[in-house]
Amino acid sequence: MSDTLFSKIINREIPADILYEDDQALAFSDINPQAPVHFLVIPKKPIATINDIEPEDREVIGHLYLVAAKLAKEMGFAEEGYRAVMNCNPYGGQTVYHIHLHVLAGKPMGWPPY
Ligand code: IU
Repeated sequence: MSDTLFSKIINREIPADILYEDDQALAFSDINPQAPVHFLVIPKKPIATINDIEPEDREVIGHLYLVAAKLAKEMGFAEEGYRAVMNCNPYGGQTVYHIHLHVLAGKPMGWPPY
């Protein structure tokens, strides 16, 4: 797949407010926050969409949720609650084709999302 800006963030070619990093994942603040807390957790492996997840990606996809929950606890909003969501393709609202888990917190979230 072609590179996205998220590969440049991983490679430190463009700046981002990085909250967490390990060998598999990176978390950084969203540049256009939709809630008082809004960050993205991404795999370092550039998977384009949910549809492109392969069986061997199971561990890293689960890991994204572990990172989200770890940061939620550390940042103090785990108990209050939050939204962790991945958009897929145009109808899902995806604009960057490197999968990312949105983590939104700090206010009650509406449902359904339209
Ligand atoms: P989406 O689910 O693909 O629509 O989400 C993309 C998100 O990536 C969106 O919330 C952007 O504000 C965010 N983002 C970013 O944080 N930094 C960037 O350099 C770019 C997009 I490009």
